[in-house]
Amino acid sequence: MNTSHDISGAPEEALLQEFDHTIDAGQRVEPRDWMPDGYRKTLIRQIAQHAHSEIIGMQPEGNWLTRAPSLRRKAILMAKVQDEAGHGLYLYSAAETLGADRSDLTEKLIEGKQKYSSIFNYPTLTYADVGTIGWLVDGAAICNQVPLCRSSFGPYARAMIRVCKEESFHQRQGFELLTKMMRGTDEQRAMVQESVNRWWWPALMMFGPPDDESPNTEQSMKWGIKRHTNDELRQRFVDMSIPQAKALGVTFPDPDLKWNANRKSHDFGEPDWSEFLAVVKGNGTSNIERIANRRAAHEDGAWVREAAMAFAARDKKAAS
Ligand code: FAQ
Repeated sequence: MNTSHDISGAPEEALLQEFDHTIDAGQRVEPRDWMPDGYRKTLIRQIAQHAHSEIIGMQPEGNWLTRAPSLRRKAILMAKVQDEAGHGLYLYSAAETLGADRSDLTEKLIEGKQKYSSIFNYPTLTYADVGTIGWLVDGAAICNQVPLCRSSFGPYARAMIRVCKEESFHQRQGFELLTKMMRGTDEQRAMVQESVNRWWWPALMMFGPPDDESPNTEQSMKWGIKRHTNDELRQRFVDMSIPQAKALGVTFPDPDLKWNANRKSHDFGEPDWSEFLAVVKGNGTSNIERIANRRAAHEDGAWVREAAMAFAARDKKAAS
């Protein structure tokens, strides 16, 4: 084992033991604590991807802000999209506590060097998609993120607590919108079903590749960054969504979906993993548009960043 010293003077072996002890005891690692390089890198990768997803994730629903069917729907949608921006900001702040630089992360996103969730590369074709995203996409996000409230890295876990509370509101507003539409006309019901058909499989893909093709899960579980595997959470999501679909009066586009009494869970079909890989590699329907919009927003906002920096510098000078 490497016995080099860190700046605190303690041998690395002792520091690693203390870190392992913190993880094994289920305690939190905080930004000033020593941590292995791999732990720091994995967290920066996951938190940055998560932050990028929240920010890019504003676009599919933002697409409908100007065409919301009523003032009430517009106010709700506006609040939700703004919440997603807030989530992105908490997450970039959590990444900064690990030494990451926020402008560098943004640069990596718009240069295509860091990922964001595959789900946001699908287009929103009807207003029912706003409801379906709330119900299924926020639903999947909650399923994945509630266990992250117990993640071993303090700032990430604490950010997740607030994020999950807000995501729960998002999920309910989506379900409420779809419930209203399902009580409407035949045309509205058909619109909801068509939307659910398009979003079901991409929602299952949000949980990541199957466990035997997930290079990061094993180590992330050992470090307590992730608390469940991708497949465990996908199964949980399927089981929780089926009664909700029944209550709503919609079906999922999967002929293999059925209750398995032995496993006390639902069996379900295999998502199209070749589609997932294509979307993650940048070849989904909306990848180019999403990044182009993000790049344009970043460039258009340059003067705001410059003004804020100049203002802060002037303030600092006046105070000294
Ligand atoms: N899309 O080894 P694993 C939201 C990548 S927030 C794209 O299994 P890991 C709120 C993965 O990064 C949604 N890439 O990786 C909202 C890795 O890439 P790398 C975002 C994916 O990290 C709602 C490679 O594949 N949520 O929705 C995806 O252990 C509505 C191998 O995968 C989070 O980020 C994917 N779906 O597990 C906002 C939650 N899946 O870097 C607006 C936190 C995997 O090795 C509107 N993140 N990849 O090249 C996590 O829990 C984990 O990072 C997983 C992936 C589970 C996503």
